[in-house]
Amino acid sequence: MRDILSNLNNIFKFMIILVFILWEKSVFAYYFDFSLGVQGLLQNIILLISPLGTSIILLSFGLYFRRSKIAYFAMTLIYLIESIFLYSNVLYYREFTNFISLNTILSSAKAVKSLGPSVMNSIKYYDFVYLIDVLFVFIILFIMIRKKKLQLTRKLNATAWTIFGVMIFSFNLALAEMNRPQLLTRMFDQTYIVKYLGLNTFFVYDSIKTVNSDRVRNNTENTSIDGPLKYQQENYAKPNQKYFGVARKKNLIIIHLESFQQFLINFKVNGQEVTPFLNSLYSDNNTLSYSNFFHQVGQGKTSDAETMLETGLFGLPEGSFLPQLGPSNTFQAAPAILNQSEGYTSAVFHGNVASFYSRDKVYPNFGYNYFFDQKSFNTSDGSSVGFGLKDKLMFAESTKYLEQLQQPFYVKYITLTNHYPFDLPAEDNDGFVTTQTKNSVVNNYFLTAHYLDSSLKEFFNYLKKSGLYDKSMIVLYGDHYGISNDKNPDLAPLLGYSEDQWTDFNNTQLQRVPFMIHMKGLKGGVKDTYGGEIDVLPTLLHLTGVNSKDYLQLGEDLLSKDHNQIVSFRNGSYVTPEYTVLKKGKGSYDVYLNSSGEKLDLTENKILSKKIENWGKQVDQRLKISDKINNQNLLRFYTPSGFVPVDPNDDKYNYLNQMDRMLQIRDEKGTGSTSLYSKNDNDSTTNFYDSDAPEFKQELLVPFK
Ligand code: GP9
Ligand code: MN
Repeated sequence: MRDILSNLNNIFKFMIILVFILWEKSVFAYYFDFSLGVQGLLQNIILLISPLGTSIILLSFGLYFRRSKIAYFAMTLIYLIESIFLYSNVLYYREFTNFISLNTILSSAKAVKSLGPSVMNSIKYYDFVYLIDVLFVFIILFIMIRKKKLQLTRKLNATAWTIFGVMIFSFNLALAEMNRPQLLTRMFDQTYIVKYLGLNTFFVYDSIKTVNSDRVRNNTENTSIDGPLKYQQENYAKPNQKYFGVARKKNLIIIHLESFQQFLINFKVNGQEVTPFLNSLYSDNNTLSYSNFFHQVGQGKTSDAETMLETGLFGLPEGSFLPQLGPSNTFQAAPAILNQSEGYTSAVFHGNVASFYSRDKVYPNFGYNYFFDQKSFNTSDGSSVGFGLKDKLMFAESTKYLEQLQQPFYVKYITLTNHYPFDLPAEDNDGFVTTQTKNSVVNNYFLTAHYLDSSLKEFFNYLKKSGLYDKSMIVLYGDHYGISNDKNPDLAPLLGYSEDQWTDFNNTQLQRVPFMIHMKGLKGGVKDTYGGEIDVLPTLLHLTGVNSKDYLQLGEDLLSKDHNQIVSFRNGSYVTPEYTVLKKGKGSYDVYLNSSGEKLDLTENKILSKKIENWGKQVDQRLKISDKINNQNLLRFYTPSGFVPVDPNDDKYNYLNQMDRMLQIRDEKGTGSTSLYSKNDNDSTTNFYDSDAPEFKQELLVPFK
């Protein structure tokens, strides 16, 4: 003991002990309490480094005090705050699978919930690991005070320590960006920021974002909504009477086809169709299929596609809308609109964790009643690939929840297996032989697309057998490209182009994704109307008999005679039925003729160049209005007539104990229950599900049937 104390005479040594304790506790929490999904050596190294930089920076602040007692106390206080912060996060995470943010602290409702009695239940026996050291530090401090041993040595100055901390932090950041490019710009998942940069950095980063967006909002007047509202009224495309309400009260099943591009439709590899099921659906008489439908996502990719689908507004010019503004913005989104106008119950099924893109925080704001993420499904070794559960397993097991939803329902399946780098375990391949290009990403893409197709076929079979098919409208769309522009030249030969012929025009044309609306009795056909993801929401609302007129949505019903065929991309480029127009700078464009791919020289053609410029202005205006609505959270100033704002804290949007909640509703409704289960004489329909997934065959998974 004497040895320890004599060593601690030196405040730097005291600081090192505190750094070590904080580091050891953080690492313990990162590995044992938080599911951060650390994989591989580099990620483990990054994780081990991540708590160090910020702890050193923070504790070094204590060294700036000249009086030794104050310096020791300041340092101990910082250490104490850090310890409380860490342990509070552990408790909060156990309850919410997420981290404490500035908003959590500020919004009293959540704070009360999180610090309430439920927290007591989350305390675990090994939690002494987080607390015991505090006692130890205080005893040391106490003894040192008694023995008057507190002294300040000034061998190294405080600044040097702070700089040292900053250096470690910078090294950490560099490693993180190396392993996960665009970590901070795209903001995939808050978990990623903790995993790569530690809890402190997450909190500071998240707080800066919150403060910034709050500042923009606070400087906004409620009249700012007038411009966008005027724009909406002027650009509103009225419904096509032939289609308005044809799907009234039908279940709406949305299938988000991850990374799925239109060129896959009817595409053959080695004489074999890659997606035979989707091909048959595409040309089915009961399917409205769109051959000129484009994705319109920016950096936010899936997040942007979801934003457009649910809110009718674009993603942001940079980053991902859902995690950035989704948790705090006001919405009049699809689930809430359909619920309030036609009594729909809503749910999302997805094989990734709930925190990704902050879906767990955004979906309540959209008005989603249920969110079945990874933890709602059985998993076994190998049942996940890439970001999460394999599609076949997700679709199959989802039926135990689906059959309990009150009808009509609005559900969204976000598929996952067809995601970069398109790894498919060998046992999931049914013998499909893919291409042999020099690019393995391209070759793999066909394998996972084929797998996705087969999982859809299984799901449709179930829908038919269970009877849901007759009562539903099924909508499928590709969210964005799977093969990025830099890899397109390797794909080119398969599409009949030579690598060196491939241009930006071709890249743009390849941004087509499928959009299909399928319903028994629907007057279908392959439509060549130009449109994109922004147009989906008004189209679907009109089909279900809800007029989109009063809603601030920036797309236009694809079936409307007033539909505008200029498809804007997030960067201000656009396509029309005749031209592909790529923005090169403010007011400057490269223009290609769609029919030939020829690049046009417009110096002599004043009329066309004026047109191009005007269309460009329209595109810019539309994007600007979207950004204004989103960044300034303008929908809080506008409530469409008859719409009741969503209260995300309502138990209707609480994703804990979802099965119990569904069963309770079923029991309460008694004979009035409209769930498939109730309609099936209170019997499960999951046994109608047939899947060739190896996990079910070999009974590697607990059966869901
Ligand atoms: C993650 C999934 C993929 O949950 O939706 O997102 P992406 O990488 O395509 O944006
Ligand atoms: Mn995606």
